[in-house]
Amino acid sequence: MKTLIKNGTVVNSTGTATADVLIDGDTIAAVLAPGSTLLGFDIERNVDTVIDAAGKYVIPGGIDAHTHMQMPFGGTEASDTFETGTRAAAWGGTTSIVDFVVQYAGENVLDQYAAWQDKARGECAIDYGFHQILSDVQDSSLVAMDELVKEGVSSFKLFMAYKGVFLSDDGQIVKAMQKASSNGSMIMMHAENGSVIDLLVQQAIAAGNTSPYNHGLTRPWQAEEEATHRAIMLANLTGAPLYVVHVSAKQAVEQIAVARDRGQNVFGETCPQYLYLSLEDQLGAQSDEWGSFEGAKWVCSTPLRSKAEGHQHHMWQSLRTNDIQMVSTDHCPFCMKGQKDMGLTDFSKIPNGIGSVEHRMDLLYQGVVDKQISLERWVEVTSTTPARMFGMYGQKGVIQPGADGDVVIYDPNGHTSIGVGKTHHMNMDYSAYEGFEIDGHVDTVLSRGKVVIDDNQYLGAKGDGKYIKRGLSQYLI
Ligand code: DUC
Ligand code: ZN
Ligand code: ZN
Ligand code: ZN
Repeated sequence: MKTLIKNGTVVNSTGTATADVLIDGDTIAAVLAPGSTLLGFDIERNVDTVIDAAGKYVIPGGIDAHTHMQMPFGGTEASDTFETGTRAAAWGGTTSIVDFVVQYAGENVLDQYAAWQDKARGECAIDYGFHQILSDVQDSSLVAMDELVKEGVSSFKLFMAYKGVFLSDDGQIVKAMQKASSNGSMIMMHAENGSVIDLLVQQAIAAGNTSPYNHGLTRPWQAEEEATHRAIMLANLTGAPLYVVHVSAKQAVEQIAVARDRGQNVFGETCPQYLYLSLEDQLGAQSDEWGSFEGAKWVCSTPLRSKAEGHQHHMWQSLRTNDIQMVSTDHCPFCMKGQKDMGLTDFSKIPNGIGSVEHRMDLLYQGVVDKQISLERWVEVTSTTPARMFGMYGQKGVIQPGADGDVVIYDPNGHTSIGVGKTHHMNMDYSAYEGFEIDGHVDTVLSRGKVVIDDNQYLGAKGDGKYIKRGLSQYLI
């Protein structure tokens, strides 16, 4: 199967040019000046499909490096399966995800890895890789880290919060970091001071402050800044590279920036919710159906931050200046009915998470329209950097010969209205971005050369997606 995407504006992180893209089978075969011939050979007459992308952007497929499909968490399970979540991702122009294998306390890491491979195999619409969550840094977990790197799992997430579920103490963190430092893998950190948060939550509940808004108040920026700083120091001590996930506080960004300035391998990820949503939005949320419990829709950790304090503004700025390197969703969807409503009388029982795997490319493109980031930076933070950060670059994250045929044709003259049911395919009974209007539209999506989204139709199938055996981060020497 050969496909020619002609006359489009090809956007890579390094630049933009009008070009034709020839895809042969799974891979990009050539990027050519429009109308080129190959040794006198008329390409257009020798391919199976021609797609005219005039007036549209041709970009490398989005890579969402932080998702939690069907993750058991918060007394329930994230509502998207690998099937529904990856299909929704495809609809939104994301052609690869990196999800998380979870080890809870007492579990064996390699058993969990096998279990997660079983969950995803044959289910995914797009390609998928795995990070490994470590909640129990025992000797066998350290041995498993070496095994997993060979399997293409080259990044390990640790938590400084969620005591009794995920939390590792500083000694355990140092042990895992020492291993990462020796085997070249990346440490990912959920950086919030869990014991401070647990105390504030208890005090809030005891004082009768039970509404969803209190979730944010009990996870203050100081808890994020402190943990980010501590994680950076422990990484400095051990020589481990550190990737701080879901950064939402401007003070945490500053910690990352300072570490980077002194030459430490520290990287930061933010998410669309911290670029677009705020604690004030959550406080003001009201609906006929839920009253002020409406705010539960936006309960996630790290929490939404105060717009008045300038976090949102700072997060866009940090994306521009590269104090923050990339954007993932932390897609962890729950329905209001039957899941979020477990916390109707106690915010601490609301499962933490927002789903947006389908909207990341659009939401970040709106940042281009709003002149927050450039067109090339859009591609960089949503595709190229995730590929490099997690050892997939060359195969993913770029439109060039030899790369996988993961291509999105994006229409800057199109329009996307985000709302329940209307436009979303995630298994959620609400949208965190309901009412958002995007001045652009995902037109066509190719996953390894196969058209999976075309003209508002899904043409893919479950099982199209293959496991991505990742290498070590390409940001490290
Ligand atoms: N934060 C969330 O919002 N959900 C899953 C876990 C996490 O760290
Ligand atoms: Zn986290
Ligand atoms: Zn997460
Ligand atoms: Zn509009």
